[in-house]
Amino acid sequence: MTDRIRSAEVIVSSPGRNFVTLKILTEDGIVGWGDATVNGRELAVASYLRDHVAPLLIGRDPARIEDCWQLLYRGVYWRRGPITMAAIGSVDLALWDIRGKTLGQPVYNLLGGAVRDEILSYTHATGWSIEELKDSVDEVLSRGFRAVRAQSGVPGLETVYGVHRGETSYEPASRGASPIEEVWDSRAYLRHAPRVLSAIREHVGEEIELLHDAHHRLRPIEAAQLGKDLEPVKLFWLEDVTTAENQEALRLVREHTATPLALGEVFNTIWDCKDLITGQSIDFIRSSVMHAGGISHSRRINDLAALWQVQVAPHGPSDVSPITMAASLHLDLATPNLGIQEHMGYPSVTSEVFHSTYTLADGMLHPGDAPGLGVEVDEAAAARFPYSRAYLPVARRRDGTVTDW
Ligand code: KDG
Ligand code: MG
Repeated sequence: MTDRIRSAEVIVSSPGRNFVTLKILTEDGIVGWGDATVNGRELAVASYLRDHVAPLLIGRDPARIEDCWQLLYRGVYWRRGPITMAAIGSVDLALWDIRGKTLGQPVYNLLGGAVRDEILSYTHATGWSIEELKDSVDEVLSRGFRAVRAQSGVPGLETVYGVHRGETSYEPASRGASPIEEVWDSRAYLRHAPRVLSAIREHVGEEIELLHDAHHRLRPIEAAQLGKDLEPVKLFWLEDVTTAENQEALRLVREHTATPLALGEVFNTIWDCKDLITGQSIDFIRSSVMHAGGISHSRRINDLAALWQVQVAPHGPSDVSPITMAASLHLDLATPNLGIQEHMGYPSVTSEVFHSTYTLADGMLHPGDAPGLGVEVDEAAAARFPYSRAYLPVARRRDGTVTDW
């Protein structure tokens, strides 16, 4: 007999940072887990799920994953946007989890099976000074990673997003009633970043892959200058070098530099990246599997990218939960045009709530062979970590104008 969805519940918890988790339970007693975390906007997506999505799911066949996606996307008239698409993505992840558990298969086997044995990953190194950054890079390499994102401070600035003084990792959002405000100076950054990355290249030699994230801060011509200045460093990629609302901007950058470009961690549908991919303005597409509507929609992005020799490199920060990380790994394993997977890592307390079976050894990831996605959630533990408000920072130029960061 056809199984049916009995309930859909939303759990907001904060084991180390805030996460929004969706639990779908079927009449046959199968539980599927989804992640709907949107950093700094957790309660908005929780409400969208509880008030508008969960009631639509009850009584549906959980095996009809694509139909459910179409219903939640096309059926509501309002299109796209981070809150809507994260909510749809979480339902999609939970339904793939249920499908795998019903069939006794890891999700990657339902996506055509593995096309590789393991998944190349990178993680973050940060240091305020070049010397501190070298130490942080060494620490990452000592864990076996062969690809590392390197971020440093900027002389004359007090703080820089993504870099904490004296720490080797950072948490993107900070707790509090309102966002922290930082001062940003693109000219100072443009003078300093090539010095930093050249020093790191010299330090690690030519075989280690170096990545750098500009967090959308630069104007197109500044982005082009940076790409050009960094050419001798031979980066694996330069990420989010300018904002992507105006996608013509990326063509300008592209015309001036052969440094590979990665973009798209804030994208949530194929429509956000279609022109960048078909125009070959980027080399890596970075949307997170959950923020881009789940496995069902992300695999369409991946296939479009394959036609244009763009590689897939999913966003994997600490602000998507281990459920999204696992879903990403299942899709990565079955995606021929995968470039690399980001694995920022989690505070150790996160594993008290999310019990994952995916593995990371010597910088290589594997989703594991447990049926479904391979992540279970301890609800009693989640209740011990209540939500507490947290925001990404805001950046202002020296004259006080709010700017991109
Ligand atoms: O929520 C924002 C973070 O996920 C983002 O700033 C991290 O840029 C990031 C990255 O590349 O992981
Ligand atoms: Mg980024």
